[in-house]
Amino acid sequence: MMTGLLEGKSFVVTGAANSRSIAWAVARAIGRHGGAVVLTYQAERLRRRVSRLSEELGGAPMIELDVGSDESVRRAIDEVAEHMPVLDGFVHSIAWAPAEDLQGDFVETSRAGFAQANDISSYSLVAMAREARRLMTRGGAIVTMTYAGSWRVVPNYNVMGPAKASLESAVRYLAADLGPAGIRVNAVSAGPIATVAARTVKDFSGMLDLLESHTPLRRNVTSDEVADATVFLLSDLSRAITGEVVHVDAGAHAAI
Ligand code: 0WE
Repeated sequence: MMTGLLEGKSFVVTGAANSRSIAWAVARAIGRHGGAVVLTYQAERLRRRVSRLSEELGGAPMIELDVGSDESVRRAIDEVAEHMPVLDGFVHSIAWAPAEDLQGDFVETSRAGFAQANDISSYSLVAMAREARRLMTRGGAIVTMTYAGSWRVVPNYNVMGPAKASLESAVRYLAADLGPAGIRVNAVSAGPIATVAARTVKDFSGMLDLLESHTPLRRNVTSDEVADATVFLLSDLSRAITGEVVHVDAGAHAAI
């Protein structure tokens, strides 16, 4: 363990689909800082993969959670309560849009693709916050992952842009609702990382090359760096920060 920053605290981490997922790095970082973790997996076929991370964390409980279903979210939080009667927060690291809507012209985006992207990538934060708050009886922190494609046009990010804009706005509205209960809500806006989901994107490596030569820090960012910022936002070090979007992007947002 590095510090006891999260000692005695308990968190749910969503979105750890494989070892390159940002959520995987976040779960490990929470463990390093003394926090307890429950991992969620989307469906039975992903259970085995997530169990490797669970073992790494010394047997973190695993719970099935399909954020596309209110019923699944409610059941999952009921299950979390069996392991963690008091919850100090959760990490939302989930996004999805149909592959065909992540290429070509944004103007061609289908109604169904737009709705799905918003449902899975944005509304899911609201659904989770509503259920999780009943366990967050001593306050706590919620952190979600976003991307600068929400406020600037990134070729091919397309339908995910409005979905992330919606997510960031939801962060502010949730912060206002849950603040009186001592619950903070923030987002980390990560620079591009070659996760399994991202690597399927056309010319992703060209984008990484451009950032490497143009960001203020002249490099890209790692999942571990995103995870460290997430630990900060989950910890009491950030106790006066809520409704915020923190860019962990080697300065790209300011200079490119
Ligand atoms: O938010 C994301 C990606 C989220 C994502 C990725 C996929 C790929 C596979 C959502 N849905 C899908 N659906 C699939 O079928 N990022 C921030 C990573 C990302 O994705 C991009 C990027 C970056 C950066 C897509 C186009 C351009 C840049």
